[in-house]
Parts: sequence; C-alpha cells; structure tokens
Amino acid sequence: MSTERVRIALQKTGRLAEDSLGLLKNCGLHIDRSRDQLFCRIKELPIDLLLIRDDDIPGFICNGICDLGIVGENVFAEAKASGDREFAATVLERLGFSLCRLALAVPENGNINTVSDLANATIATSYPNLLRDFLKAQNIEAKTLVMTGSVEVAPRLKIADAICDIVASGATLAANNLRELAVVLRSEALLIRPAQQFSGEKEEIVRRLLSRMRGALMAEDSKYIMLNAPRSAVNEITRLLPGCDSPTIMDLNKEDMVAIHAVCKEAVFWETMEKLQSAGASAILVMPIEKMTA
Ligand code: PRT
Ligand code: ZN
Repeated sequence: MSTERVRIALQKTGRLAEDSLGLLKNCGLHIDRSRDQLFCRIKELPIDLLLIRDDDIPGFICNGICDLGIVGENVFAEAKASGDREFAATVLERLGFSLCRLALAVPENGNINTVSDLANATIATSYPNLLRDFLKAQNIEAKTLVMTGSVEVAPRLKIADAICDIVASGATLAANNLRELAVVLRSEALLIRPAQQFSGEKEEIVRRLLSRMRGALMAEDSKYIMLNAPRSAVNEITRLLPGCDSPTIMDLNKEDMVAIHAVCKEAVFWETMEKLQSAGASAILVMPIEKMTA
C-alpha cells in the first residue's frame, strides 16, 4: 500500500492553466475542483495538485513544497538566471504547448535598428536576469527598467527606448507600434522537478506519470490514417505519409488494390491528402488517436 504522494504545482488561472490540466486529464486523472480551490486530491494515482501563480512554481519545486511543476520556460529560465544558490530545479520534459518567445522590441519608426543600437538605451522588462545575460553575451551596456506588467506601453510613455517582453502572435507589439528586434529566448511549457532524487516510491509514481504524459502528447500529435491504393503506388504513398515509417499493407478483394493503414506521428494537412489522392489513394480516412504508448 503506497503512502507517498506526489505533489504537482500548476498555474491556477491563465494561459498555462487549461493545457496543463488538459494534459493531466489525458493521463487519466480526474480533476474536479471548484473555482477557488487551491488543492486537489487525485483518486486514480497518489497525486495531489497545488494550483498557484506561475511565478511561484520554480520556487515551490526548489524548496521541496512540490515535487513536479508545469511552468513556462520563460519563468523557469528567469528564476534560474537569478543566480540564487538555492535554485535546484531541472527540466524533466518539454511539453510543447504555450509556445511564445521573449523578445526585444523597439518603436516602429525610431532610430534603433539593430541590437547594437541598444547601447545606453533604457529597456523595460519583467525579465531582468535573462535580459542582463543576453546583453552581456552581446557585449552591450544598457539600462533596465523592471516592470511587472504593461511593459509594452513603456516606449509610448517615454520611460523606455525598448522593451523585452513575451511575444506570441505579435498582435500586442503591432497594436503598440512596436517592431521585434531580436529573440532572447524561445519558450514552451516545461515539466520541472527538483534536481535531487526522490524516494524509490515517489520516483516510481513520477515515472508512471511521465510515461502517460509522453503517450498523451504523442497521441495528440498523431493520427491514424486508412486509405486504398493501387499496389503500384505503395512506395510513393508511404513516402508521402508524414512521420510514418512502416504502414500495414493489406490485400483488398479487388485486383491490384491494397488498403494502407498507418500511424502518422505528425499532422496530416489537406495538402498531404491532395498529394495522396494525386498518387492514386482513394477513400482516405484520418482519425484521431485517443491513447498510445511509445
Ligand atoms: O497569474 P499568473 O502570474 O499565474 O499568470 P501570468 O499573468 O503571469 O501569466 P499568463 O497566464 O499570461 O502566461 C503564462 C505563461 O504562458 C507565460 O509565462 C508564457 O510561458 C506563456 N505564454 C504564451 C504567454 C503568452 N503566450 C502571451 N501571449 N505569456 C504571456 N503572453 C502575453 C505577453 O506578456 C504580451 O502581453 O501576451 C501578450 C503578447 O501576446 P501576442 O499574441 O499579442 O504577441
Ligand atoms: Zn505570472
């Protein structure tokens, strides 16, 4: 009978929250929580969830309050770059969602055109440690204005010449007449853990969860494809199937026709379907995969 429980820190509300909970649900965990609940006990596995602000997640891993956390790489890397000697969290898995980048941006019609033009400029950011490391690597001396929010308005208010902030679609930069100058860090959601080992029992729970997570992430990206084709087109069609190395080929009750079934580990776009048709495929079916193992 297991006594140890693994505690996972997740963002309570915000851009990471839905996908983080969605991933755990796809791992077979039933999460029922009321809106204000900060703690959630999972029945299926010895796991508890702690729902907090994303900025607190790296610290909760380092000080041992939580065993795993899902956090943006931007937040993780900023905490790591703080140089805090207590920082002892590592990346267990890259999760591939919440894609964004930490970027330098400047006014559209200003006189800063290259990164070296930032010398002596004032740069507003919520990421002073990552910005400092980036500027140091580029050999540039600049001033940093730390802001916790609304960084994009700083140039318009004339309190900064540039910003270093998170960009996803670029719409916020465009709405504020800002232009992206350079990428400081590309970011995605990360599963993080303490650097030190857990007890054997806890490591086993983490191993089981990680294996389910990998399967769930793989299933999300994968599709099951079925089609019919002339036998002579099998090689060409196999080459066109994205992320698939060994399809199943079956005889059809029709001369020289076969059925091809395959798991494609990448998205199947309309363009691919059209190319398959041109290569002779017919009755193409593309289906989602609910669960799979590596
Ligand atoms: O309340 P809490 O502190 O937990 O949340 P938060 O407000 O600090 O963070 P939240 O929920 O906004 O974002 C959580 C994480 O999602 C971030 O740390 C990133 O890893 C990731 N992420 C993905 C983003 C974005 N996309 C994003 N677009 N984080 C922020 N933005 C903001 C950005 O700050 C800017 O204001 O959206 C704006 C830019 O978006 P575009 O699409 O206009 O370019
Ligand atoms: Zn935050």
